[in-house]
Amino acid sequence: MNWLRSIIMPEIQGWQHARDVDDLFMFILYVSIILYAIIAIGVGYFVWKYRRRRENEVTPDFSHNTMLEIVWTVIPTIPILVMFFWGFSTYMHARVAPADALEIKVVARKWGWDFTYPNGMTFGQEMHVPAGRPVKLLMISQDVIHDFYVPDFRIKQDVVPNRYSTIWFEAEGPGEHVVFCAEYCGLDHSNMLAKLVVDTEDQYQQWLERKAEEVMNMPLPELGKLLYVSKGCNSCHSVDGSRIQGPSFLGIWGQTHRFTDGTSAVVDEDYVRESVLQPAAKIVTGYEPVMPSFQGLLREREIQALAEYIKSLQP
Ligand code: HEC
Ligand SMILES: [Cu+2]
Repeated sequence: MNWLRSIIMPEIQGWQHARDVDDLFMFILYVSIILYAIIAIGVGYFVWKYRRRRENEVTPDFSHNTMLEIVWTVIPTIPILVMFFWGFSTYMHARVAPADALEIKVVARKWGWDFTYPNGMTFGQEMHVPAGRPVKLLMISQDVIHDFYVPDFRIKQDVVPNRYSTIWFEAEGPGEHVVFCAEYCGLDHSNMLAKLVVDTEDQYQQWLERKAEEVMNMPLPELGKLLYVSKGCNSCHSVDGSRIQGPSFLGIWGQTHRFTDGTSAVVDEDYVRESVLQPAAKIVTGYEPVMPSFQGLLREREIQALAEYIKSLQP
């Protein structure tokens, strides 16, 4: 009956778990079809057999049949118990990652995914993993509820704010897969996609090195743009002039800003550096002192990059 499977489910390119999920799905489908057929045929047969043939016809008065009742209770219970134990063990398998899994941190936000690798680096909307190695995702949302969904792997897990959730998989071979957000999370929900690239172990290591090198050699404004997103400045600072929690970065370079203590300063490299390392030192008038310090979280080159990026934002 593989033709039925090929109609209703996309081809699996994932891993054993995906096949288990499909097998269970097909088992439930077949059991449902068989039960439906027995009931539908039975109904049809009895409607025909006990149709009214004569005026004033009276049917025999049965109250029950113990044997029949035991049979129709016990027999359907068996496949249902199979469904439960099979489903439970498949579910547990997907929940509990092996202890030696490669851990990738995932941050979901409106509307994208950030993937942080064991070397501490984050490189944007493409996730790379090695084939043949369990990969565990430690996920959290920066804003609303999202849902990490890879149809090819048959895995799906809510990603919520204030609490970590995890999911794991082990891709069998190299290939490309799509990550969707499966929780309606606002305007650009349908564009909240990422590419999941499965490499061989060697390709994966090379990709990590090449990306790390790219970041090291990236022009400063570009690196700044990357950090603006990956370090979360974008959740409080816009680049289009609109006010979020903090002032927009658009066109502030070279301006004189006033602070709550009555002093003022020109927005330049020193000011940006101080804002990032000691945000409480100067509070822009009209704003709350809510910015966290990035002391120890940004390298000198990265601070320069952020300053260059802000400098590049002219209306
Ligand atoms: C939790 C919100 C929040 C985050 C995250 C945040 N900031 Fe801020 N930032 C603020 C607020 C609010 C102000 C205004 C009050 C103040 O001066 O502290 C501000 C002020 C600034 C200023 C001065 C702006 C001006 O108009 O004078 C700079 C520069 C700045 N932030 C840079 C950054 C950078 C770079 C990052 C990311 C590495 C970042 N901020 C992350 C909230 C945030
Ligand atoms: Cu989402």
